[in-house]
Amino acid sequence: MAVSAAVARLGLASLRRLPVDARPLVRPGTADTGIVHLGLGAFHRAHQAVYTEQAMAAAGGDWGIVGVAPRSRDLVEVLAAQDHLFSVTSTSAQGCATRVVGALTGVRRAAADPDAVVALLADPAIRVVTLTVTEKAYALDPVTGRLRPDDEVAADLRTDRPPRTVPGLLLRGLVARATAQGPPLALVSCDNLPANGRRLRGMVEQAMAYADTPERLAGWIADCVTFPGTMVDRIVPASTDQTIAAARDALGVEDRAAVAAEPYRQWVIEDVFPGGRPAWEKAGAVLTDDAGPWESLKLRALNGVHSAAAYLGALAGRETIADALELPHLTTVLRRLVAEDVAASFDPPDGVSVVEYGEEALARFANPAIHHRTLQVALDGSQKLPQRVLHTIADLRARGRSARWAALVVAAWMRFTLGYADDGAALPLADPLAGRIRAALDAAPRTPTGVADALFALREVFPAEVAGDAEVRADVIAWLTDLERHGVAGTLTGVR
Ligand code: CS2
Repeated sequence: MAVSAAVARLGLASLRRLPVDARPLVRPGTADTGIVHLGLGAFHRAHQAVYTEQAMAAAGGDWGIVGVAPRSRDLVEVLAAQDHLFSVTSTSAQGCATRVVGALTGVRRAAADPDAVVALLADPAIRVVTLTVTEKAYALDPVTGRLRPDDEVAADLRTDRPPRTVPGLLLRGLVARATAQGPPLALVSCDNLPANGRRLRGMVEQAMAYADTPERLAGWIADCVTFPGTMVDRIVPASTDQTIAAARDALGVEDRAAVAAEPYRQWVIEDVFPGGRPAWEKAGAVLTDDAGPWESLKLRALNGVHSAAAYLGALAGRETIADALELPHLTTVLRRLVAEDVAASFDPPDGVSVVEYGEEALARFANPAIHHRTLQVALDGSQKLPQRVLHTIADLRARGRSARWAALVVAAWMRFTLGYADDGAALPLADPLAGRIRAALDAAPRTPTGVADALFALREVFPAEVAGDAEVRADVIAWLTDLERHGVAGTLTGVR
């Protein structure tokens, strides 16, 4: 503490103290705001904010970002105290590089001031709204993709109270914009959902129907709002005290909103922006008319494999994903998951080899400088499993193939929901369906078949064609039996 008290705080006044190559690419305050971003977490700061700043540096434009944090008071206060500046440290075994990003022009906390967020969404200067709010905030059924309003979403959509949820904020903002006949807008989901643009459009349409939005306004929204699909990629673990200490060492000033990330990043975006957009292609983004094959590639060959490493790693007592990959035989199994299951399940983008993409993902996971906790990736499994693993299974089965390795990932998630590691240590189940999952397990015999039957019956997680597939069930039960009897280490060793 004594050291940090003596160190100046990151902000406009301390910019000139920064090493030259750590300074923002755009002078803060020179661009006006054109983007509202919902979900101000580490991922946004290390991804869209970085691309947007680089695009403005290369091609100009008023594309400053107002970042909206749903709840986190601390983050909003920290960023406000730092004149909206924060740093990103790219880190790998080869070394690290830290740079301050100047893309944010403001911050808001939705919980404290929802009306200000609604007003921003209606503001004619705003032409793009991006979202990283995590899968569960969309309030969609993970299997069908249809809106499932819980009590909070229902109250937002059917009463006049200040909105508290993402569907509520969006709908209220879009209705305000439509009422004012404002300029058109692109709403861009940057979450790891399948067909995220279509899902977001569906969410808005179903929210309008649920809220009984007047036809004239609903018509304006249908005509003037686009929903580009995207594939976003960068491994960005939650920040820790070490992240902040590393930023302090590199910058010579204290940045309490620092993030650390792998050097790699990718963004594929469908190019439908009726009000214009930053020149993201100048920052390396790929603009396309169909992000679908890229999304499937990333969700199945990267996120699905990530989840596999997370559940198996957590069960084996491994703290980080990189530690998990050192479990004997795990990478062999993950390679087989990609080569035998994922690659056979869908048609990748032209010219892309799924196996090579999967190899690259494994190398990224092994980055020893990224301390990505297995428990962080394991969060919210019920929301992630469908697009990461179950779509792979459904497509393989429709092609008449088995899905043995994908079944192992399902079994690992089921085993994880039991709440204890192989050595008996408790494992937390942080999941919006935790209550339903626990109730299902409590009512079932604690045998592999009992556990599998109880969880396969969760219709919000398992599509009927997967839950009702005898071969898939048998594979999952066989893996669960192995995991229960021999633990992860024994199961992996016994793989043939
Ligand atoms: C991870 C992702 O936490 C998770 O579920 O699989 O956040 C992953 O790190 C990113 O999608 C990488 O782009």
